[in-house]
Amino acid sequence: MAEGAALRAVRGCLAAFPREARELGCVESVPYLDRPPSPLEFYREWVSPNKPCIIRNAIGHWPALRKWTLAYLREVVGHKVVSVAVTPNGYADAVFHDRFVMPEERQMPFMDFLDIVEKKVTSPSVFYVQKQCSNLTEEFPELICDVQPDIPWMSEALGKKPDAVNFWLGESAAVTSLHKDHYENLYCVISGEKRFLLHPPSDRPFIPYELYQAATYKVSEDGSFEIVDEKTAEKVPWIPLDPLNPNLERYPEYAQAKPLQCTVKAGEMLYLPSLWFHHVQQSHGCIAVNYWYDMEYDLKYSYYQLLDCLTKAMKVL
Ligand SMILES: O=C(O)CCC(=O)C(=O)O
Repeated sequence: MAEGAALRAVRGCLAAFPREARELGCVESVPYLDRPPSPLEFYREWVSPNKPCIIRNAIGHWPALRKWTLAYLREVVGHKVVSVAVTPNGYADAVFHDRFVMPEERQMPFMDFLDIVEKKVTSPSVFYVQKQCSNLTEEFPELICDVQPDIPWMSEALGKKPDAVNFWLGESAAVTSLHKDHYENLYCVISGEKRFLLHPPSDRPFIPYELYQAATYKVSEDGSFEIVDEKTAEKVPWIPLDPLNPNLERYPEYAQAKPLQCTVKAGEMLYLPSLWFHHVQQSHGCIAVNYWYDMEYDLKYSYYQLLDCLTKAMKVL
């Protein structure tokens, strides 16, 4: 086969792959389970096939569900200095113009942050407690006893403990841009709600990535935001597209991708499988805790890497 014909064949396979994968396993909406599964059932029905679901009645016994009001958090951890992501537009870790821009990570008393969430103090910036890297255990250890250090049936299903347990609390303007990671993610909403827009890993051929100079927001003396380049950092591959308002002229392939959308309410837990693309919004003052279990770097991972490499190669040819 001539080289041109071979390339066309590969391009055709990549364009057909997302639909074929969807026909095999994907659903129109995220299914609900009305009780926590057994470890074997969870592994067999959800982790192994890499399918999301929302689990009800899995965290109803957590004291956090009745205790964690903003007033309670103020009383227990209000005096602590914690890390808060501050941005001008609500987008931490996202593409802005020709940069991948990270938030200013401000150290501030948690009660000052709560003043902003409760609108006792106004600020033109957007604030989000979203440090990840196990900020629940690292920065809010007083709260762990109101949830659990791990999810026992998940730890048993995977044969490991979570790498990180994260605490999330922020303003409604705080949005997490479309991205994917290598965690089996159990996302538990304690109060308010989170809205997820999801794409399976098989949609990769339709999802644009570009390489960006890394930069960080810095608030200047007059309160305006500067964007300061991280000179030594390597370029960051990130998704420039806003799935809520996609620029289809620039990224026409995305028109063929089919997002799944779901809302996770207080008391519910989303299983967000590894390598799924996700974009996240929230109600104002929503409180959530999630558990990141590292994925198995198995054949599924290798197949995804192959899909990723082929998609990138076709873009440059
Ligand atoms: O809740 C959020 O804003 C983002 C969560 C997320 O992206 C993650 O856990 O990987």
